[in-house]
Amino acid sequence: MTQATEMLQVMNASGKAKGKTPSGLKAEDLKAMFKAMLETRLLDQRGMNLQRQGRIGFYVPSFGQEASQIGAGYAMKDSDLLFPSYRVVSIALLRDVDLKVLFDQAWGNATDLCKGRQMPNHYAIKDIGWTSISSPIGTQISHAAGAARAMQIRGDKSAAWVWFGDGGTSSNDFHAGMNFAGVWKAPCIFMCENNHWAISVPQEMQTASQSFAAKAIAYGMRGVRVDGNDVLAVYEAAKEARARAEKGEGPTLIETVTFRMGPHSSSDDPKRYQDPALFEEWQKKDPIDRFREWLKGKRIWTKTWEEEITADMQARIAKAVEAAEGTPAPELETIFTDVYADVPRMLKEQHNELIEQIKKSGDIEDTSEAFPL
Ligand SMILES: Cc1ncc(C[n+]2csc(CCOP(=O)(O)OP(=O)(O)O)c2C)c(N)n1
Ligand SMILES: [Mg+2]
Repeated sequence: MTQATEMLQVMNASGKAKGKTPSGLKAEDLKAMFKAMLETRLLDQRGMNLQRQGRIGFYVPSFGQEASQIGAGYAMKDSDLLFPSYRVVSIALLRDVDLKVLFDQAWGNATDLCKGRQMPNHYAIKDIGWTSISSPIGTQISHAAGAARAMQIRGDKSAAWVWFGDGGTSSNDFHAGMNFAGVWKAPCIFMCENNHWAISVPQEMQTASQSFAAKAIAYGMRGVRVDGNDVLAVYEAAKEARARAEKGEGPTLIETVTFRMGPHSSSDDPKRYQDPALFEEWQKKDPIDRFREWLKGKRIWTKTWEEEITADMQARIAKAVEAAEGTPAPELETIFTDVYADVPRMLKEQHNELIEQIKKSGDIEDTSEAFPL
């Protein structure tokens, strides 16, 4: 079971070729992967800035994890269902999400798909096969295993992809989901992003196992450990896992070894618990810099091309931000909708009471400061 402990790599730490380029990838694919990684970085930078400017309440960046995510995203098929964590917005970009959908959610405005009811960054985007993100760590793991089993029963050739962190492997749902998918050989791909931290808890405090991938052995499934800052290695591992799922060979657990190069969220300050030397060490392995070097070696990258992608993405972000920020909050009455087909008497009474109160006071008390994120 060496794959579960050794680390698969296609490029070395400075972006020079180490293994073979995964077969089937053309220059356009390599460029699309780089573009998606860069766009993710730009989106995250803007999301964090908006939070620092006090314009949105909360943001979760994925700095440093772009290769770990895009490599796998590129191996997905359109009909595959996604069970994301709060840190993989890159996959939504890969599925051509409308940026306004993301910013509407950040503002929780009237056009937000969830009408401002979800925690920021916890998107639910049915059109792109993106199931709702839940805050309790790991719950999406058992959801994905169940969905994969349903796909198997229906005989459709799709797969379920679930994303979680090193910390997520300590959840009950990790055991339930892995066990269930292992028993049924369900077409589920378990993406464990080992970014070294679960907020302030380091990975060595998370498990006594030799690796996170090694946990697959106990569930009778394949476990693969891959350099998560090497987009091509991640793609290789994910492509193989996807092919196995389709052939009925069962689930795969992929551990991508990467590093969280930013705070856990906009509410966190890693300087309080992280040795700066560790950050500096990983900064040298920045997945975008590494892939750029590799593309340069293949004569695929140019400075002008990167500048064009940057300018285009920044303009698209600016447009979406302006539209989302300018959209009013959801109508107050929406707090009574979407739960019951026939609204019960008690709720109707509460609704009428609220309307009366607003009429009397002209407004309602602002309690938004009562829940700092
Ligand atoms: C059941 C549960 N326990 C604790 C938390 C608080 N919490 C939020 S994120 C997080 C860390 C998760 O770390 P990891 O799974 O490694 O993912 P990462 O944030 O590193 O991507 C914790 C403990 C939670 N949301 N749910
Ligand atoms: Mg983590």
